[in-house]
Amino acid sequence: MLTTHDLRAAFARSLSAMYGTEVPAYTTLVEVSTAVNADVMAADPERAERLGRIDRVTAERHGAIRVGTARELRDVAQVFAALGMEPVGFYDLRGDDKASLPIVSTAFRPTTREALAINPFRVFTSVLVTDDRRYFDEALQADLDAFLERRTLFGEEVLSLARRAEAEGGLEDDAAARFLSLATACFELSDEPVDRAWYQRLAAISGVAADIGGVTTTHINHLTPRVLDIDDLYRRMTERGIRMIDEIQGPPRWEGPDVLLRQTSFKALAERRRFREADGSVVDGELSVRFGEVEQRGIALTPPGRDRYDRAIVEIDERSAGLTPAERDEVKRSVWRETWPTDEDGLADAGLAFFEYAPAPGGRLVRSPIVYEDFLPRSAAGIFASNLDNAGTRDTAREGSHRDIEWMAEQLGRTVHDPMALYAAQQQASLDAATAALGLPTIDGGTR
Ligand code: OOG
Ligand code: NI
Repeated sequence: MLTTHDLRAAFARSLSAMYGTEVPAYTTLVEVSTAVNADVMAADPERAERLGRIDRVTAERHGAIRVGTARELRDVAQVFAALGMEPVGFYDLRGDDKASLPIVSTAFRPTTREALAINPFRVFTSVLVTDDRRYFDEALQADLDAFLERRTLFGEEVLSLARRAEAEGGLEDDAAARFLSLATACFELSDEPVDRAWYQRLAAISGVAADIGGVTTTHINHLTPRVLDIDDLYRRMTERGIRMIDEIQGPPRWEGPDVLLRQTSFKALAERRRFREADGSVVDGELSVRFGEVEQRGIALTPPGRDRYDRAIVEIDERSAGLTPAERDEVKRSVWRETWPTDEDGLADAGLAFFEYAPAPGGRLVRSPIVYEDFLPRSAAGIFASNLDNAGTRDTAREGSHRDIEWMAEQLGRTVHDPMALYAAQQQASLDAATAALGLPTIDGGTR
């Protein structure tokens, strides 16, 4: 019997193997990440493992997928439920000023400390908002909805195995193998010809809309390894001749603790795809939609910490308008020095970040940081935007359609967790256990 947690770890490996054959540059990224992590580990093991054991970090990946309808979203949630992954957070990337992104998103991931320790695989999952008039007029929405209605991304066999795995907490060996192979195949790039006129009609509005609704299947868009020194990774990839985007998204490199998430990517690669022309003929062509991404994770911030982060990002934008990426990086660093305490004690004392507590000899509590397990909307929009050939179009004068976390939960028929509540509960549970072990009165972690 494989538990849902075993299935998740196996699925992450299976997807990684499949994606490596599809996108060889991904294999390079994994090799370079592994080398960077080994070097950080050799230089300073304690620092290297401050935010997670090296075996977890080395196996750690996040993926990104994009679907078209609420039904597809519900089906994919069922597949992820079999892997012990639940929806966490709501991201609304519409209204971004750099790219046309007619989507809302959630992240599927394990939610308990134990499950995260086994394998923290997470998938950023976006769904089209076809009734948003800023992007799609009535005629295009009707065609798009009809196109999406005709396709089936997840077949009955994979869904019924997924339901069984969720209900029974896992699958016996044969069923597990079958489920893993079917589930992996759902995310393979299809060689089904792409209807060129239809694809281009959507691409004029949004490259993401075309990637989702212009084809009859879905695919894994990227698979992101976690690295312990993203600046070193960026340098090494550049030395290997791989062109990275201009900037590392999120916080700068600096001397204080890393918070939240730093990410960077390399440009989408041209992949061979077949196209069906208006006259019915099928020809070879190329599409560039899939890219490589890497990330370095930091400490999870509390709501006041997150407010401070969001304000710092606005400040950086204001101060760095018109500057080069290198100059912008300097601005980021100065803002960071003005904004954050320079060590973990400072973050904890100011209630800015989440920590776990364990009892130590002498009746003391030892503190260790809780890793940020989620995504950043602003960085996500930057990652999307830097990998689209053209920004697309939208009519900002029109009214957008309403979407929020409740909408997402209702479509899924599942609870969509609030990430802050998960971190706060993890912190409080550790405080309760540690104080009980030491015979101390309980402490309120004050997680607001
Ligand atoms: C998702 C982009 C967001 C991240 O790491 O922030 C993302 C996508 O391209 O579908 O993966
Ligand atoms: Ni990503």
